[in-house]
Amino acid sequence: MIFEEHLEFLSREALDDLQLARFKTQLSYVYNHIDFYRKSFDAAGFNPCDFKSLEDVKKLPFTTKQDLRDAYPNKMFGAKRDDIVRIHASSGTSGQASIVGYTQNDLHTWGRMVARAYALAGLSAQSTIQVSYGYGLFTGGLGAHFGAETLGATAVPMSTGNTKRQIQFLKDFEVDALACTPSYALVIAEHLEEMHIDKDELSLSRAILGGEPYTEEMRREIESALGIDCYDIYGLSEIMGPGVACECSEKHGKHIWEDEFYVEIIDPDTLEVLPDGSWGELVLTTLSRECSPVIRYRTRDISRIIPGVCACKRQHRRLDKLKGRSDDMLVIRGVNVYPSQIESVIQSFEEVSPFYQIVLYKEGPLDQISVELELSEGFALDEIKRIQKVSKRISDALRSNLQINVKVKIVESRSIERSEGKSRRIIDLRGE
Ligand code: DLL
Repeated sequence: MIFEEHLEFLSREALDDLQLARFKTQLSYVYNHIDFYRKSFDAAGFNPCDFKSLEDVKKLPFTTKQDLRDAYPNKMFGAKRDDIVRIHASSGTSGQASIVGYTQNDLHTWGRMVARAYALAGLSAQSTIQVSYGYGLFTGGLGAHFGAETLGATAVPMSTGNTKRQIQFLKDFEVDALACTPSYALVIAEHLEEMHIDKDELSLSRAILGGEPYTEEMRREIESALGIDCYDIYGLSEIMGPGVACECSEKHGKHIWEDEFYVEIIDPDTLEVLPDGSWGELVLTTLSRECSPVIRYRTRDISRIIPGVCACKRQHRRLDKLKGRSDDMLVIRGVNVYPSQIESVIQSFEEVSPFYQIVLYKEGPLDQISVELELSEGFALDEIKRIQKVSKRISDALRSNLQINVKVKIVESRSIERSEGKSRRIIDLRGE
């Protein structure tokens, strides 16, 4: 099923024209409705009337996470109180939360974007989608939910937790698709085994997973544990929530819905816009948002635009797998490492389970890194020689792939914390 054929299959030229027209309207809207933008445009000597072509984007100032935090609770809202029908917040764990608001039109757009994502994953009005993202201020639950209803599918609003009941519902309601974080999909798979339910007893055929980075290796692990096909969905509350970009059946990057979002990749140091194909920080502009429009928002997510056109023929450009967030990059004795690179290496060892934790600590003045791993079911922890061998092979693989020395520690089965939402995989003890 294709949800919005006319918009999903626009030619590149038509998409560019639509973006330009919408960009102009969004700029005068924010200039006239939001003090922050009026001041920042004035300070940059920019007037919305000066915006003649998409090239002019470069003249616009960026918006940062700090700008949104400073606007707490509603100083960046562009809509009148009467027209605001919902608020959400970003899931940041530190500092002031940033709040985003939605008008009816904003919610409608959001529902359509997520519905497109589901349709891309092969779902339709006949599908039953279990939503196992948290419902609340986090955009995952309600975003995935409204998308399912917009598609005309049946939404099962489970939220997170009570995993046994989740599995019971998957079975009893013959659920076709699961929407949750990859971490929670792993937990569900683990419980399935514990409950002695074979994956073939479920009707589940797909999962639409997002909200946190995960590697291809992790995707395959989930696919084989649940016997399903997994699709990646990306989004962030500051821009809308889930559904900003999502995978089609080609699974070669996530299509960014360019009729609604303008995308750039910049060098985070020089702030120069980089050509397609280069890795850098993702910057997004909303093109039709009413309550919380954002112009050139620096997401801190590191990715690249995959050059060329997708085999599915959609012209909406594709975002590659995220390397991580710029603030997640680890610098271990001068070597830059993203947690996803570590995940990729350890997931290729079948002797260890997909749950892991990275610990950063100091030995004297030097930064050290260790990875805690559990053995897979079927590999006994009492065979010390074997454990030593596995640890050494993993540590050698990490050294040869990433040029860093990582201490590998095999821990008791089930001792690593399981997550129902976004995993906290890095424990930083260096400041303690
Ligand atoms: O996580 C929205 C969302 C919910 C997206 C459910 C997809 C599914 P925030 O809590 O604001 O919003 O967190 C946004 O999560 O900037 C990325 O760093 C990360 N993220 C989200 N989806 C992906 C993904 C939601 N598919 C932040 N791959 C973003 C990698 C992701 N990272």
